[in-house]
Amino acid sequence: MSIVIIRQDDKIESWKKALQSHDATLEVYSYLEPHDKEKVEMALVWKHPIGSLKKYPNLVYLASMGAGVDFIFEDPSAPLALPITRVVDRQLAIDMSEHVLALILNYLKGLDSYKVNQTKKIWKPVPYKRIADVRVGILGLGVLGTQVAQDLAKVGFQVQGWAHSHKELQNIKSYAGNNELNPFLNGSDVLVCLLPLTEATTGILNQHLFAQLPKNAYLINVARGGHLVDQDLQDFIHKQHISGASLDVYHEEPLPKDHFFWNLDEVLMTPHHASVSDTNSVVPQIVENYKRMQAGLPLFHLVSKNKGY
Ligand code: OXD
Repeated sequence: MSIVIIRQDDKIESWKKALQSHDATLEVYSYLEPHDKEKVEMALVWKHPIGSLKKYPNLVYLASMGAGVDFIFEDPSAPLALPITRVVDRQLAIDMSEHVLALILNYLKGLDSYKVNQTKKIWKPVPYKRIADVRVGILGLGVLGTQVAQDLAKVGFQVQGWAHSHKELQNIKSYAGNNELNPFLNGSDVLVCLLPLTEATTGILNQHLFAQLPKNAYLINVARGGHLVDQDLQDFIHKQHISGASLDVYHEEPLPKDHFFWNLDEVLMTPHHASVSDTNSVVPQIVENYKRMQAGLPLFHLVSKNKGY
């Protein structure tokens, strides 16, 4: 019985090492090295090559190495009948929260514009906003969204959240369902997208949604590129309805060099790095689930196939 790690970046070896130092008895392989595919029971995946899971006939369990699982559902040959788990990790949530806080403060205090002015030796104070005056809307109140919402409320922002169903969170105004989406948007000076990417949320950040935001609203997308209609964002920035955006995720990653976002001054881009699974923090839950799978026990952090997250 063994585990295969399938991902296309340079992190396979560090994951393998972390798994084996947590439990030296584990048989773990990179999908790129020689191994007996019939013996593999668990695939640990992050944006695996489409079709690669078909090579493992005896898989019994699929685990995402991140919080998201959309890439698994995008592979038409993925064995979706198997149990699928995702990462739910306090450190991942804290990292996301710190990233969003940094972006919002950067925006409120106009720091980006000072950096640009510095390169041109321009001395030009710009008006700034205060935390207490800013209403932040969190689109998606899952594990990450809840952490972000609670931390922003603690710092003094007026925070509201939108989700499928109402959530009882201290100091956070809750909105739910399609009927309450517009009132939620109307009161969001800064909108943070932390939704899972599903059929229902693909393209949700579009012109209709932007039109409901207050004039000069600011957008932060740290969820998935598929949530955003890129052209609609550019249009709303050009007509000065949206004052700017911070984006960490894109339809295609790395973002192609000819994409217009690269040249849009109002957009601050980060390379899908807001919050990254830390092997030390995440490996224990992965090993625990592997052992539970072997013992026939229910797994933690199971994904709902109906909901797609
Ligand atoms: C994740 C991510 O889903 O990094 O964990 O996007």
